[in-house]
Amino acid sequence: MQSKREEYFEKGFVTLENIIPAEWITRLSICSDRLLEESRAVKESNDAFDLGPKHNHRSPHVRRLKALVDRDPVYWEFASESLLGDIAADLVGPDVKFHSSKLNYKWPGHGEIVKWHQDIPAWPHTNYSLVTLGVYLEDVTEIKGPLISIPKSHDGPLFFHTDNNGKWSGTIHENDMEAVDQNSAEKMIGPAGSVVAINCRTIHSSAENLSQRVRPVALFVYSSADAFAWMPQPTPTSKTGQIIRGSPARIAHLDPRPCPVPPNWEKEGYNSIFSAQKMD
Ligand SMILES: O=C(O)CCC(=O)C(=O)O
Repeated sequence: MQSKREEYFEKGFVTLENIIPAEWITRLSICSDRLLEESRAVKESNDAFDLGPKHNHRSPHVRRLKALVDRDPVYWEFASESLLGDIAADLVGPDVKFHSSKLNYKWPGHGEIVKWHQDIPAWPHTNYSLVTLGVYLEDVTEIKGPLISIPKSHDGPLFFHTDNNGKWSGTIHENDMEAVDQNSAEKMIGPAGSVVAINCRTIHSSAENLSQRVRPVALFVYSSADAFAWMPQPTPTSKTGQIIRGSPARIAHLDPRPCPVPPNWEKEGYNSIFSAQKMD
């Protein structure tokens, strides 16, 4: 595990293949299958579901299950008590604070892609310890919409995620991406039970799912306990801010590197990266 830790800090991301026990993957998948069933009765995106344009009761097209830990206690048990929390502690700990969670789907034939972005400009904190742990609930191959990350981009600048009119776009402008070495990008593939860890500054995206099977990825975000949000958060949950390992911080850690200011999500509302990036 030490070599994987070093890889994370060196590159800004790491894949931990087949690390979550199959029993957990089964429990998580049972919950998400139940939620997909429930989505059949839902007509518009709401606090629980981000729905794609073709969603209907016969053929659910859920792009995202929001605030996962509030949908079923099993998700919170997983986020707070399982090996996942230990992985977070290895990367941001020993004192670990829970931030948020969601589950992203990519459906065959629907063409969802996630464009190049960094996570922290949407939810800035006093430091950059935040890590997203993505848990692959099914095998993710090269053609199944894997996460793709750019090595060492966490050591580079943070970019505005706005369009030509200054409106939030959830993506790095293509002019800014010209300066980024996109050829070095790595696909993060792995069997069900793999975890991808991506630092909040790392530039990442994900490709279209060209396979015949759905690609569900459950994403959990953690920070060191001494990181504090300085703007309203886009995707708060009832558990946001809870310490899942170690103790609360008595001193905040302030990283001097600058960070763009996002919209005030409390006033403007937030649906998901898919709608921000205009996948509607
Ligand atoms: O689901 C994906 O493939 C990408 C997830 C992601 O990068 C995000 O939600 O910020």
